[in-house]
Amino acid sequence: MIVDAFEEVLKKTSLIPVPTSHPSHVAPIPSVLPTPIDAQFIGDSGKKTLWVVFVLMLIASAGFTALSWRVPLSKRLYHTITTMITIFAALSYFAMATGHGISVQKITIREQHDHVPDTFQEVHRQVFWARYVDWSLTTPLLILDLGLLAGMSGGHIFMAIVADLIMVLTGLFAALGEEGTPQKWGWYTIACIAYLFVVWHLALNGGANATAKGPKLRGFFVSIAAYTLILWTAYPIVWGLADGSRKIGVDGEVIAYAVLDVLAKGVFGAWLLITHANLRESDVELNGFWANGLNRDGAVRLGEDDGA
Ligand code: RET
Repeated sequence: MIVDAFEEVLKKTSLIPVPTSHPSHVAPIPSVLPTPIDAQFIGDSGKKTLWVVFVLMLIASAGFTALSWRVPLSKRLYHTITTMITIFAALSYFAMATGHGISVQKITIREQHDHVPDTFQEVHRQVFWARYVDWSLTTPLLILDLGLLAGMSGGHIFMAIVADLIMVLTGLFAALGEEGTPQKWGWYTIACIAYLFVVWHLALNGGANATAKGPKLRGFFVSIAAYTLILWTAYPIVWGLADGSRKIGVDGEVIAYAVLDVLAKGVFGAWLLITHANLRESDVELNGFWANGLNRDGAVRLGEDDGA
């Protein structure tokens, strides 16, 4: 009886594959293992950095506003543009510090092996898309600052801004793009080409116009444009190391962009506004539009310039 039952069990279980030890040249088959997830999320130092930059951008905005009160409305164009830049940055840093404007990119990486089936590695990495919203507003304003300073034509400033918007938007598509297809690096290449257009407009056209405004203005434009060029060029490099190839973690990415943002917005703005105060050639009044509007014929003049 017991023997019969035993034989019955043996018959049934003989079809179930029982794990046995593998010959030494064949590795265990990894594809049956659950895919491991490499979660790349922000840590404490990244979160602190976001809050610190939020506060720094607020302080910069207040400082630039205070500087603008020292000059009449007609001379506040750079102040207004530059304050907008740090206000937008403060908003985007507040969003990211509180967990907004972030999505998680899921990437499956196929690892090929010689004798066994391919294995897969899942990576979940945070993408801070709030940055791209920030950049799509602030980089055109930075270009406007530089274009006005150099005395560039409206047409050239407009083209540089359009190229810049293409750069930021295609950069966002790259960050959210799929890997293993031409999508991600294709968008990145398009963004880099758009960036070259921005540099080309500002360097060639901006440089030529600045020269026409005299040696003092040219000297300042060349310095601040070179400073901008170096900082801006660091952004696609950080992108390549962070979202691109994930060689640096999320905290490293947040800190790198934080340093660049403070230099490219805060320090840039302070330098521009302080120098502008002592450089008459940099004045832009847009034929009175900034203080008085387009057509003031017959209108009651209400403005602090008139003491009203
Ligand atoms: C991306 C990725 C795609 C390729 C390129 C990029 C360039 C970004 C730049 C950003 C500048 C931001 C600034 C922000 C605020 O101050 C979008 C990273 C070329 C140049 C100056």
